[in-house]
Amino acid sequence: MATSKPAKAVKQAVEAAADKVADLLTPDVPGSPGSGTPTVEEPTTPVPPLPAKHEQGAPDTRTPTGAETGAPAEANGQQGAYLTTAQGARLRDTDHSLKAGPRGPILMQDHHLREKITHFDHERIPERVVHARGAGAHGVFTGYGTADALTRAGFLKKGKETDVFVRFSTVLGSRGSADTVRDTRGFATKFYTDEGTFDLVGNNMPVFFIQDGIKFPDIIHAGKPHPDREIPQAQSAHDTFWDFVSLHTEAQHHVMWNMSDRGIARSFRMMEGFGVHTFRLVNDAGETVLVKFHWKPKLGVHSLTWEEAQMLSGMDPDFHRRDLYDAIEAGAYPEWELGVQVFPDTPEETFAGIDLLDPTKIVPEELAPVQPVGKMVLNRTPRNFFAEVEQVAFHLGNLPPGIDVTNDPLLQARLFSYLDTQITRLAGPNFPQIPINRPHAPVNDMLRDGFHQHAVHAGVAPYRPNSLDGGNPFVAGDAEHAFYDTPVTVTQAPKIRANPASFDDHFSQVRLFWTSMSPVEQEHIIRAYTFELGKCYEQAIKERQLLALANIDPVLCAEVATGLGLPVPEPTVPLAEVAPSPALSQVGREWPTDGRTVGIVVDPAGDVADVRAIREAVFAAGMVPLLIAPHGGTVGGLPVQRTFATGRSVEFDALLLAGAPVPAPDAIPARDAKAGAAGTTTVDPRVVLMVEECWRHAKAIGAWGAGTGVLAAAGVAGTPGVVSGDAADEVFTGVRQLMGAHRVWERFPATVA
Ligand code: HDE
Repeated sequence: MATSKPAKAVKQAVEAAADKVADLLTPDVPGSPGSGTPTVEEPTTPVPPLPAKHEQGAPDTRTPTGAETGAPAEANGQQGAYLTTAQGARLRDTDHSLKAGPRGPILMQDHHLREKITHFDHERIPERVVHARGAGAHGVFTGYGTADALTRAGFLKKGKETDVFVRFSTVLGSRGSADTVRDTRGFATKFYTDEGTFDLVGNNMPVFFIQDGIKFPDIIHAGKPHPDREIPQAQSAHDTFWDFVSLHTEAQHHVMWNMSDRGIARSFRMMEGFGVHTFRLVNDAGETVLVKFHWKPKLGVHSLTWEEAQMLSGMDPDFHRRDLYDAIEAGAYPEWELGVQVFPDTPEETFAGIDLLDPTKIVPEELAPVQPVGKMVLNRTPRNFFAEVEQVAFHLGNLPPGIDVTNDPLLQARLFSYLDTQITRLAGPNFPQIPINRPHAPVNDMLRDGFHQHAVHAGVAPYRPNSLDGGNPFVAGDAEHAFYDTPVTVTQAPKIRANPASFDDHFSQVRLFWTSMSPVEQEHIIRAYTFELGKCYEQAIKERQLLALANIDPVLCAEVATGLGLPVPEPTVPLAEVAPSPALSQVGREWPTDGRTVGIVVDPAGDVADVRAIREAVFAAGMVPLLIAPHGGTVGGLPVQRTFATGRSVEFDALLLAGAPVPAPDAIPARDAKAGAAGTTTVDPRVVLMVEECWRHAKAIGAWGAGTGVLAAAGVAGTPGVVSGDAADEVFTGVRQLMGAHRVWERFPATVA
């Protein structure tokens, strides 16, 4: 087929640009796949395995029983320059099976073929029943020492540093589902403390759908795809989910968090984390308090817009994973403070009338402030996703001395589930010996044998008492930092399948959350309920959910009912009198912009001197600039990361226009459907579309020089959050300031009362 005209023009432009060597490559944008620079020709000289990328970390090189080996992290990986079998025998050929002649059948004796295929056949393990889709990173936790009076836990002591591994996740989707779906996010942290591993397995929402763990299979079966057609994937917008939550109104609080902007996080780095349950801390003197754990992100809590989330599900299903890894690679290390809300450990286990054992309730921060106890920085990406992120196994029973559980019936069920699930998922009881799960504290248990036993235990007496192994192992006391089971008094009561009466209030805190939202956040909540229920098939389910909304707020109920075209029901319980909690709102403050992405539209025919300076300024501000041009390669010696065809507004937090490029040769709908979107002929229509999308997603937009022409073409000049001028640096400063508020909130005034 003859080369078409647009292709020719693009080719010429690319060739012209490629002549100029990119001379501004430090710092570089993150995302290079490996640590080496590949050659076009296939390499022919053996070299040892290349080192990992600079930002990557690996599990500590510990023995299966937690001892330091002193080996470098590379010891975990492959060795030598030559391909071998799994037994280390070097191989001559891995491309041809051993056959009876070139055209003959394959021989049974081909041990290499059998080993290669057999191992491949067994590469997959069962994905997690819930939280299958996730991403993880290594980091370090530093204690502040502020919790010393509350707990004996050593990792919280002042200045104490402890290695951590964090796994973020969605709940409902399968392992390959999109990151940006509307869902709760998991936030699970493994602290490798000197006194044994501590797992804080939390979510980005402080409440849960159910009050008793026995219902967990029910809520999850309702949320997962329908069992007949196995649709929809990774979504709550379907009949079985809303059927369950409308019949089971204790779920309404968590549902509203999901329908709020918290359900569509902008980034893992911008999420709060919550332990959800109430835990018990115990200090050196044996005194106890009840606490709720909170992670507070340095960058604030921010969300996508619903349209962005939907577009990203197609454009970049790995958006959150990429954001986390790119930020760490770029040195914008994600950071959180760990804090606790502290409550007296009274027999009632309530605070300000709120039942602390009910996981559908929060304690507003205005009533019990979050007190910081330490800081976590994530500074290394995994070296091997499967070995680390897939095989990490969390368990609520992994507790160090000084932290203990309560009788929250959800927490109690979880104490059973996490250990149990790993036995299927990680094929046996020895999963704590997998490198990512190895404790950093010495292990001296009496657990023996089982599938995949990696430890070579010495001694003949894995039982107590014994005399044959000199009595080892001995039990420890307080002086040796033994785990402390708090001697909580269990009140005499009949054995019964029932909840305390205080668990019956299903609506007051949902109303508290709703009334704490700013008007724009309330608009988003209305839109989310309307969308989700609009996707349900059965009218009865929608009507039933409207009944629940009527008990939460009349305006919310009426707005959603209008969208669904259904009558507004009357409430069945009196509306609760609640004091809003401003801490729940995400809007109205200024936050750092570390690791944000700034798209810069460049015009190869224009002046790129400013672009070079602005690119440097974006890097200097701790953010990542992505150049967007009509073609790949370089423009003015600067590397291009996105073309008008490959780039999309949703990848950027803000957009800068350094020029008004004329339509590129591929700006025809036959080549790129986006080119048909805008009716301009002077500016490339994909650039205009990018501006329109950024505008309706309330993002900051800046333009200087010829770039201001695009604002006019898109009809957004002079509107809120659009900065224009002659000096590129001043425009960037203005845009950066706007980015601190995350979005240009005033662009879309809310209409809810
Ligand atoms: Fe989980 N949950 N869960 N969960 N959960 C799992 O454990 C379970 C609950 C949470 O990144 C499973 O290893 C029950 C609340 C996170 O590996 C499983 C109940 C909260 C993760 C399980 C709950 C969570 C899980 C699946 C009700 C927030 C991902 C694979 C009693 C506080 C951890 C696995 C990771 C994973 C059971 C409720 C958070 C099946 C029975 C509440 C972040 O064991």
